[in-house]
Amino acid sequence: MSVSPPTSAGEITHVIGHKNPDADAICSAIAYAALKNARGDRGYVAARCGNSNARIDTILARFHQPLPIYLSDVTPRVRDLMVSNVISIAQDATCAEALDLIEEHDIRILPVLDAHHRFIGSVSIFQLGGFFTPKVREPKLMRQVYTRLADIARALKAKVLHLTDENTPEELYVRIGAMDIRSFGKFSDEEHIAPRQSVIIVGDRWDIQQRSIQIGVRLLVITGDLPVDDEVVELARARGVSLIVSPYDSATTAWVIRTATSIERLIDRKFVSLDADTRLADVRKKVASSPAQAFMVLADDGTLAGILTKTDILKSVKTRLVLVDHNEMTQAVTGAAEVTIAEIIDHHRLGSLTTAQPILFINEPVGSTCTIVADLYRRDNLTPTPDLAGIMMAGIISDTLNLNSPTSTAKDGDVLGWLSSLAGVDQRALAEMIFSSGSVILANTPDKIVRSDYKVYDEGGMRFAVAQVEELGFGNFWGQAKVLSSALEGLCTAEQLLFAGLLVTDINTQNSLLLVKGDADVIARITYPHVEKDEIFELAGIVSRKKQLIPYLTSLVKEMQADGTMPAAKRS
Ligand SMILES: [Mn+2]
Repeated sequence: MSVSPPTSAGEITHVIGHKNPDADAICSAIAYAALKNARGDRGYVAARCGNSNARIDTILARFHQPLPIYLSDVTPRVRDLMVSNVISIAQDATCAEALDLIEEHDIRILPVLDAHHRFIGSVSIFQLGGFFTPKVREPKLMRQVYTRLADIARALKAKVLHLTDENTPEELYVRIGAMDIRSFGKFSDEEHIAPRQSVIIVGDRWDIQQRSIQIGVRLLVITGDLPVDDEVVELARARGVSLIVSPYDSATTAWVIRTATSIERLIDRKFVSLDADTRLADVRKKVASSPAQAFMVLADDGTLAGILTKTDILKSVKTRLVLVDHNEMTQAVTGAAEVTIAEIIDHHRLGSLTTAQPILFINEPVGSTCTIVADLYRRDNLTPTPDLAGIMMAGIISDTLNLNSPTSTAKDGDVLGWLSSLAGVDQRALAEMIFSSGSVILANTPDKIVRSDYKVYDEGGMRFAVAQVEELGFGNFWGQAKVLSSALEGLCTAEQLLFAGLLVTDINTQNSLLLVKGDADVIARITYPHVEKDEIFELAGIVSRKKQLIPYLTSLVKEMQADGTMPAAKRS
């Protein structure tokens, strides 16, 4: 039976029931996630997309299960695709360090952070390439570096003989002292470069060394690890000229000094930032029209939460769901249509679901999803723990009104018996506990009651909803009928429904009342006996929304669509 594709390590698949969960939705999610784990499939976690209620709380407490985790929305967002362990660089780093990181991590763009880790801009391989490309028309620029002497010494792995004020960034011009002593010194006049801005690179040319110190250059670099006369060192100290020894030859030294340029002046401070919570669907438009290759995902405090490249956006999100107890997208967790549906285990009518990949889809016309899940345990020769057996019993009893609903089948009874022996729990006693676990009508506000176990159906573009509550007698309902009626009316408007109904089922007598608000033409077609005005109907022997009421309401809507009495205005 294990047809589902394996998930890679660390990935989570949520097993989740429908919105406004009932006991079966919660219990089947818990039991199916446990079955997956018992089979050795890792990472299956039970979830829910709605609030619990008194009945669910009673069941979970009885069988020691935590409430499944709450997922309000699985819509793919920037955070699902962004890279969050971003390689970044400090604002005061050198080009050499930036190039090192770019090469080591094979990346194109490096975010730059300030001392407080806030994002300020980025440097890219393109910008660095531009900086190091020789510009023969402006030789002066080719010799310019903006850096600290400490950075030069570090980049060269130089031997430091004397350094002054080495931590202040400054603009310097590099020159190799390869000319005759007679021409040396003229360069600063010709290019208007003051000696205090000059870096002279020279080998064992004692005369040039002396002269450089005399005119007061900023930094003298002796190449090739050559020894330096004590006299030169003393003179440099006396004149405040910094003096270091590079292990490289002159040409290499000049290059390395240039890479010691601070990235500060290369930082591109124009960037497109994104919020991690933004829906990917909304970001795609923004990204497609932007020339930027990468987008910075910033936290509220300005720190970098992640980076999203144009390539990342083409990937698909890793969110995977197993839907239990429903298959219609109108009833699924928000965003479900945009993520991977890995499997569906259900016992309801088929909606209009399409998937990109073939999936495991089990749909069996039995009374409860828990019946299907328990049967899967049995087929795999796996024994659920007593608590899990109890959880599945509760789902079956709740959905089939303890096997009294017309939706219940021989298989439900058979499976329930098997589970009862495993759990060591008496079916009748459990049913009593479940059905007396608090009246939904007494425990909630009218708005909550009409939304507590409510499902939206889409019939040829017509949306309608039916909520169901199970009560011991109709007394609580009659006490609230008026306010429930206006709550239903509010629901119709808020959710733009053709009509909305509340099915109140008396578990004792196995009869229901239906309160309906919405389109008058639809309500006029309902053939069940009226109890009050045109909005409360008596549905003797009707206890199943799914098997009895929905097919009836669906046929009413279809009838009106066929005979043209459905006004065009309602076809929103
Ligand atoms: Mn169910």
